[in-house]
Amino acid sequence: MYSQGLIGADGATHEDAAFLEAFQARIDAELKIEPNDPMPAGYRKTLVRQIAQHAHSEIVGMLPEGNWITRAPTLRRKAALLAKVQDEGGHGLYLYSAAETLGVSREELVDQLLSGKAKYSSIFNYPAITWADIGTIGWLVDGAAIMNQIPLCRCSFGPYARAMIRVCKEESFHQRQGYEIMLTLSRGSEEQKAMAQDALNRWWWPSLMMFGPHDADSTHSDQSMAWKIKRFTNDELRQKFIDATVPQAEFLGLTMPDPDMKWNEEKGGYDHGEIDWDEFWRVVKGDGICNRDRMKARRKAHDDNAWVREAALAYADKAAARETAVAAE
Ligand code: FAQ
Repeated sequence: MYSQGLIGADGATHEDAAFLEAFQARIDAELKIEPNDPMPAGYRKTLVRQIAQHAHSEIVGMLPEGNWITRAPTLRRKAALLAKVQDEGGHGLYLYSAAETLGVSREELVDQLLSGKAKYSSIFNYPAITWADIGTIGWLVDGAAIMNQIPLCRCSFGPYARAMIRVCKEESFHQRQGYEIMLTLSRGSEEQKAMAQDALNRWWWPSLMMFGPHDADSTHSDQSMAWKIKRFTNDELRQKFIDATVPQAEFLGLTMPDPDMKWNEEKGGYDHGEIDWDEFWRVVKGDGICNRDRMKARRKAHDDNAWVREAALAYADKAAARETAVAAE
């Protein structure tokens, strides 16, 4: 693919004031930055970091739900869940491709994940214990992902923005299938309602953490906003998510696990209790309930499937040799 030619390209720029001003002027004029355009090293680095973390999140994010494919309660539920998990794998692949256009290889990015150097979203370090967790992941986790990703469709970097358009359409289907599971459970037996409430209780706070630290503690937000990589801050998106989700919980007849949650007429949004940031950083640093299992599963998949990569490379070599031989005839 066209990005392959860019891998390893140094993309070095002479970053004097005139260059940086001209770059910012392009951003401010809402022009898209494309892979071959000159860009500040910091812009490239920020994008590689964010897009790679996003790709890793999609791939690791297949694990909590993948665990339920064989245990889905009906054939219809199984088919929808299987398709959803496959979509997540596809999102990871679009995102790795978008990152490759910035001059890094997929191998390098995957190595960073497997060696523990690269982050992935904190949310995927929580276990999916019951079927209601699968509904809640679709409703809340995909719901939060969409809230964060819709603005990324307007990201200044063309390949990331374009990848996000399709991803968001698919995430929107995922959110609905999750909400529909929750609706079924919350209209079901007392046990099913209790299971739905229990899943909401466990996933609510981790879902709020997906948006990242408070703006005051966010390392990258200011620069990413100036470069129009991010269009809203972490707290702004978290607030939008809460305001959209509380009425959905009410419709389900479920209670938000936050005694401090209340409507604030003046700000036109909900006030909420404080997030446990110690828990957030613990999970981000590798000490959540499932961090070790998730990485173990990813490393095993990588090792078990080494033969597929080797076979694809051997086939590509043979095909290239055949082409050269035919050309020489
Ligand atoms: N988990 O300065 P900021 C999905 C790190 S996809 C772990 O605010 P930034 C689909 C952050 O990297 C979910 N680490 O960072 C799906 C940074 O560390 P660094 C993933 C986190 O980048 C659904 C440090 O904290 N979505 O769910 C987290 O400006 C269902 C300081 O933070 C994306 O990746 C966290 N939650 O803002 C799949 C979307 N939050 O790199 C399966 C794209 C922050 O300096 C099933 N990413 N950190 O070492 C973004 O929008 C941004 O990167 C943020 C963070 C908003 C996540």
